[in-house]
Amino acid sequence: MVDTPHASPGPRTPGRRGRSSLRNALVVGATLALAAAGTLTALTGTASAASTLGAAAAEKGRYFGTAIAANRMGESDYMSVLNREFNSLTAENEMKWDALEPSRNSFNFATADRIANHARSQGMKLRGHTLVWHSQLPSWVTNLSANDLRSAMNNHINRVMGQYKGQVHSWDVVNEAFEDGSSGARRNSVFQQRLGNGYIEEAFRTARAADPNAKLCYNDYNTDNWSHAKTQAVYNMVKDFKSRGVPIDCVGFQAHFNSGNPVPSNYHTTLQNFADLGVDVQITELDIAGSGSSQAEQYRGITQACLAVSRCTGITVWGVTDKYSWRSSDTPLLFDGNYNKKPAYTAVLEALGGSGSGGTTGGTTGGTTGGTDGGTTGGGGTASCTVTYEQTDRWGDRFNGRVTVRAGSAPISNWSTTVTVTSPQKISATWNGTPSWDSSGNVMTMRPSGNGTLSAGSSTSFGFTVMANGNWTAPRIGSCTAS
Ligand code: 9MR
Repeated sequence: MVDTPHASPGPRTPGRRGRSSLRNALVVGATLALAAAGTLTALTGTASAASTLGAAAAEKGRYFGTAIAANRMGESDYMSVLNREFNSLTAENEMKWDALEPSRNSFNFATADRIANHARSQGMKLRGHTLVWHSQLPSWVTNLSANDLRSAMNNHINRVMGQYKGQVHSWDVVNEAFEDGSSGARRNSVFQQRLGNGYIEEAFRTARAADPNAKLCYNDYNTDNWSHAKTQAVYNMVKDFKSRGVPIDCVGFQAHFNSGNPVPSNYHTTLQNFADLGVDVQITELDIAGSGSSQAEQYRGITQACLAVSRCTGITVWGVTDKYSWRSSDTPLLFDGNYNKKPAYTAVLEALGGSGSGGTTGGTTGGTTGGTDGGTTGGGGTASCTVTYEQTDRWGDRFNGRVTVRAGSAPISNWSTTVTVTSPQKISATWNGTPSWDSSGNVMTMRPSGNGTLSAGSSTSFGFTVMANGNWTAPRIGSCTAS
């Protein structure tokens, strides 16, 4: 399968953020020097690991964000952790309907603007949360007739998206529109009651016109377990939207976990199945009740699941510190009430390839689909795998490629494939794999970094940067060998 070409928002342009881009530039520079000396095999050992969540995620072509509360912006500890660790912000409450349009057609953007301006000043991305939601909805909305509600909804979308046009990378256009439990029904909100099923579609169409460059997401909770009715209901809606050309670009998985709603073992399957519909997936409000290593391992699993899905473009945790969490007594976040890093923090950073584990460089996000000679090779028994290639980024002197390795109908424990570039091209960086090189330096054999196990049908990706040196030919990807 080749991912649909898609211009994902991603922290992908060198120079976008000061510290990490400078470090990336140094790493690329160092690896180029090695390449010139013919010692490219040392490549992955040359990069120092990223030491913050945002930098580590950026090296994986993702963002790592947090919800922010405007009334905490005066607290220096809060702001220093926020600025150090995160590269995407979501307003926890300040962009909701009741905050922005407390009375009809009277908009108050001042507080939300402070958050948007902070994101811009720090070179951070901004997620928009949320346009159409049954909660935190002012009472004037709930009293409208059907026609008035329709025009109020569209007006709200237009005004709010207009205010942040060009700043918000992804908007939660509709939030929590399905019931919990086994019914799979639409939530019986005022929008549903007055406007019927069509309101969701109408909201997305209005949103597309209001800011054609923003990613349009449907966002919900309890949609993590693939076998749950609510997950299936949302999936069917997205599938229907894609088949009819209703504009939707992404699905947000809030990911509020606790003992009653634990991280499901099929989480990766859920993300991949949605991604396979041709939408990005984002983890939008992550928090996990608990403490210590149990909490840490669940955070690690979520992070790994996102990294294993090439269209999982970023993770947002729902707050900086346990102290200000919406469910503080569950201590669900990465920093404790004194802003100390918790084991969960370390687990996420490690899973992202940050300090404590091997360093990588580069970034991947959607882009041009490239060629592959792909193929399938059995490695014994029924083990098999396929490879697909896409170019994910291009700059004036280089491009990034991503190869997705997918197991066939049987589980595999190891895989390898080759990437051949055309001289004078040089591969200057790789991530998510263990490369080795032929004597020319043009043929890279890539094997898993660490455990190469893939369950039947599941996939993993590795990436690389090719210095074009004037030649923009797509690399040739060899067949995939599995065992
Ligand atoms: O974290 C938010 C909390 O401060 C508000 O009081 C609450 C009101 O509904 O909303 C919380 O955020 C919610 C988010 O907007 C949508 N998904 C569930 C979140 C947690 O309740």
